[in-house]
Amino acid sequence: MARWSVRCSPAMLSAPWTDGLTALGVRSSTSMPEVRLLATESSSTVRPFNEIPGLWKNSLANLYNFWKLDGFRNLHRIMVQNFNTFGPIYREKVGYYESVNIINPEDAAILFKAEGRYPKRLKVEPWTSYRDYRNRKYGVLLKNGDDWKTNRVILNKEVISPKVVANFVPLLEDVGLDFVARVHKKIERSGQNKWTTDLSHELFKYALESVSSVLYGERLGLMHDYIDPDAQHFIDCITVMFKTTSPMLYIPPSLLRRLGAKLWRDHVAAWDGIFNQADRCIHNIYRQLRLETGTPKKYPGVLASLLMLDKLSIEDIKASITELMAGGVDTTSITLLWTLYELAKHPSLQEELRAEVAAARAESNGDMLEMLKRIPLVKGALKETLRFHPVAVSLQRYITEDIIIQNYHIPSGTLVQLGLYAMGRDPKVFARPEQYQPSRWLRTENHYFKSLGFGFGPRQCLGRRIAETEMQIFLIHMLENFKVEKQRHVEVRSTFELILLPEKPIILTLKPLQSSR
Ligand code: HC9
Repeated sequence: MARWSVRCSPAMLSAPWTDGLTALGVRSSTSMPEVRLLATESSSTVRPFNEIPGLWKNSLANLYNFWKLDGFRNLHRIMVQNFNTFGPIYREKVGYYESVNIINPEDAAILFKAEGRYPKRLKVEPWTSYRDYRNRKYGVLLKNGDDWKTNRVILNKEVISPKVVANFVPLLEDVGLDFVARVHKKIERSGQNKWTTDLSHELFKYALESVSSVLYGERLGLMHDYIDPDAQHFIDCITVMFKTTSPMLYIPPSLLRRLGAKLWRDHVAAWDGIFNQADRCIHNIYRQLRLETGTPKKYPGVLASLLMLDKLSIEDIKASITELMAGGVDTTSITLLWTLYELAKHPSLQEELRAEVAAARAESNGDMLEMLKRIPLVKGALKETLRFHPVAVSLQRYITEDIIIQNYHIPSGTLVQLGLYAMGRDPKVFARPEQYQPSRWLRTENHYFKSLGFGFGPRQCLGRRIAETEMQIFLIHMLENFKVEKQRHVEVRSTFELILLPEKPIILTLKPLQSSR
């Protein structure tokens, strides 16, 4: 076969994938001639763009089919179906949006290698439309080009670099301890020595409390019985915002706006609620900072750090802080819910993880930062959750150079999507994909371009380190305190509401460890 792949050294294979990126980035300029040569060598067999299989000729018929299949909620399953029908690459045009879809990790490597200096993903039109409509700035999630790069580089230092992540740990540990105390109280009050519930509401609060404490260096107080109604409203708005986004991926928001459609009005009201709450939090910190003099004794949070650094405009800072706050609630809480659900299904795995946490605690004298270095299986569990239940159904880039994937020529400028959900469930990529096996992330197996839950490269999720640390700390505390159980025989599938969510409530039972033996 004339197919070529990005060549990589063994060092790149064994390095964590972020390092793999650096290696790839550094190499890209030098390795390009080699790639071109390979492509020309096989040019006689390279097939043209127009021969890529798929339904891309009648976009309106496709939109209709999509709607009939309830595609707005089944996008992930439709993608799996398309890969089954057409193979590892297909073209598609639904409504006004056209793309090439791929599924293999090796092809993902080729895609990301062609993302260019200013990686660009699919534009979430309803989100930019809202900001245009209300005259608000785009944060780093929605920016592109040079403006994106400048903001992103500065934000990286305050949000994702290992040095600052150490500052987040004590803040997040406090929230974790409060969560555990709250669950103990609920168990006590039940009078049954256990608590059976749909944990999602508690997890939303945990996630918002966590991300806020990191951003603002202050607690919102969501681990109490009485919580600020504004905070609850913020949480509800995020859910509505995501839910109203997905249909507007296919129906232009500008049209809905002119029609005065309810969908658009609900979307605007949801973002208004999100921005108002974020503005309140931001102004509060901003005011405090102006009253204070000198350098703070303890870590003041991401927002205050950015304000003191004085490298971005206040409006730019506000826009990105709001995105981090809104992006950090449903994403992490749902991932934790899926993880608890899987642990409930696998009691022996739960014990294994518990043993790892106990050993890590003993070895690190309870120092959380040290503990986090000694829990590879817990980290594997989170990767495994994101493999089987990813937040994002796909990763996309507009490629900035011509590439060849599966022996098809794809011209520069094309929107190429990696089907992340489909890849995670493909038996050719993951052996026995239906089995939840955190240990698959430990083995010296090849993980090359397989762990992509937070995206890849310079455009990967900015909140990644906050999310990972927050989730790891949560699992440590939960495993140390409770046993998780579930009712027998309830399978829960995903539904697409821009992010993938459980289609129905997941009911879990938490029992205190000592008496559950
Ligand atoms: C949804 O076909 C499916 O934390 C579309 C393509 C697409 C584009 C952008 C993706 C989106 C999908 C899923 C949700 C993502 C989004 C980019 C950022 C967002 C991954 C795959 C995260 C959940 C962010 C949201 C932050 C926001 C609330 C400020």
